[in-house]
Amino acid sequence: MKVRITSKDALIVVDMQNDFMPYGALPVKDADKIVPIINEYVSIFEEKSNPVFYTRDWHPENHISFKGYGGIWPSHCVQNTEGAKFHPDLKIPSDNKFIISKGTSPDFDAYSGFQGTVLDSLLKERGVKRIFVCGVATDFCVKNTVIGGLNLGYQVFILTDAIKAVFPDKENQVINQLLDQTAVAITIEDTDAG
Ligand code: VGL
Ligand code: ZN
Repeated sequence: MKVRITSKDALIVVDMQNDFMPYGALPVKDADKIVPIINEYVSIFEEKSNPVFYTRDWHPENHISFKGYGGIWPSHCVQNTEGAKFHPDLKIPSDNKFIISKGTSPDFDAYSGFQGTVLDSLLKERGVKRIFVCGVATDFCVKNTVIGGLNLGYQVFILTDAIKAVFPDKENQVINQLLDQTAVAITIEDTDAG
């Protein structure tokens, strides 16, 4: 299947931060291996002056999702730390890019890039109808961002060559669940940058 990227398309890169890399505080296996593929997608969107949105987990140090504060996760992506920075090789265009911070207050968590953020209004302002989602983790923030997008009426493409899961054994199950909800799976070979 070939998908031609048009002016109503946006790329959403989910949580490609140091703490989710194999060397980070909440490691996602092989998360660093998808950086070059994500960079290829970024180039396609940048080339056409389409917007690229980068979500980031941006937690206070007493965040509710952390062990010791009621949550299940090790402390990760604490605001203004090295772990919260994007992977150093991640391509970030100078124009038409937006950083979306989520999970920013102590008492709320957000697995979806749409939850408690301006992502939907920025997309709507730009007339975006289709979103292309990549990043980590397939089973948490990617999954919930895809579902959030579907619920808000976007057509959603999952870039299956550019996602990684916290629990890789269950990754296919998660992807199939999203496909059941009308998301569409594609890889870089399917994109027609034309
Ligand atoms: C995520 C666990 C905790 C994610 C964020 O980005 O998928 N997972 N916080
Ligand atoms: Zn988090």
